[in-house]
Amino acid sequence: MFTHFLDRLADNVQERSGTPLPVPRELAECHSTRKEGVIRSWAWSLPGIRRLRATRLDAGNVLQVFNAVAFPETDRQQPLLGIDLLQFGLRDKLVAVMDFQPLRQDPDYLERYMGGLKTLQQRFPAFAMGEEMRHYDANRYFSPWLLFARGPATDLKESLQSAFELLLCAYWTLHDGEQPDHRQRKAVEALQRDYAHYSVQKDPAHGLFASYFGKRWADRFLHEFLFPESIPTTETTP
Ligand code: BLA
Repeated sequence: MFTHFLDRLADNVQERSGTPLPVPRELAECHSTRKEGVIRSWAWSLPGIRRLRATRLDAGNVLQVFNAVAFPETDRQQPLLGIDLLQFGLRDKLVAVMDFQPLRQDPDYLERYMGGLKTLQQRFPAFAMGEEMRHYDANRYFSPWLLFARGPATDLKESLQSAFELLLCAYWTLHDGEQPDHRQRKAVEALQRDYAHYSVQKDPAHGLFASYFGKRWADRFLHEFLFPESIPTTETTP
C-alpha cells in the first residue's frame, strides 16, 4: 500500500544528494516470529537535514504502515516533517497524519513556517476534519494545520497520495528558503531533544511493535532508531 510513498521519499533524498546513515542490522529489518509481518527502516542525512528516517511495516492484509520524520540541522529553526500513515486492512480503516511539526507555538513562528501547510489543508478538506487526539497533546509539536484523517481507506486513499506528494514539495520549499543561524543551535538542539522525549512517552506504536517483534526489540527500536535523541548523553555543557 505505501511502497509508492517510500519510493517518492527516496527519490527526493537522491535528488537532494542524501547519503545513507548506518542503521543496526537488527533494527533495519525484522521479521515477526509471532505473526505475518516485517518491518524495514532507513535513515539518511541531507544538506540541511541531519537525519531523515523512514519505516515501513508490512503485515499483509492486517496492517500497513509508513512512518517518516525529518530532523533538520540544529542551525535551522524550521519545523520537523512528520508523517504517520496506517492502514488497518481488515477494517478498511486509514489513519493518516502529516504535519510540519513546529518547535514552537508562538504566532510569529507559525506565521513564518506554516503558509504551505495551510494551503494544503484548504485543498484537502478530508484531512482537515479536526480529528481528535487520544494519545498526544494536539498543542505540543503539532501544528494547527496538520493533515489528519481517520476513516475508510477506500474514501481517502487517492487524495492521500496527492496530499503526500504536495506536502513533500511544500516542505522542500520551506527548507530551501530557510537561512541557517548558528546562534540558535543550543535552543534548537534542546527543543529537538524535548520532542524526542515527548514522542517516546506518547508514541502509541510501542504496543504494536511489541506484539509483532517482542518488547525488547520494541524498546530498542523506539530509543535507538525512532528517537535516539531521547537517550541521555554523558556530554557535559561547557
Ligand atoms: C496514531 N500511530 C498512531 C497509532 C499507531 C501509530 C498504532 C494509533 C492509531 C489510532 O489512533 O487509531 C503507529 N507510530 C506508529 C508507528 C510508528 C509510529 C507504526 O511512530 C513508527 C514506525 N506519529 C508519528 C509522527 C506523527 C504522528 C511522526 O510517529 C506526526 C505526524 C502522529 N500518530 C500520530 C497521531 C496519531 C497517531 C497524531 C493519533 C493519536 C491520537 O489520537 O492521539
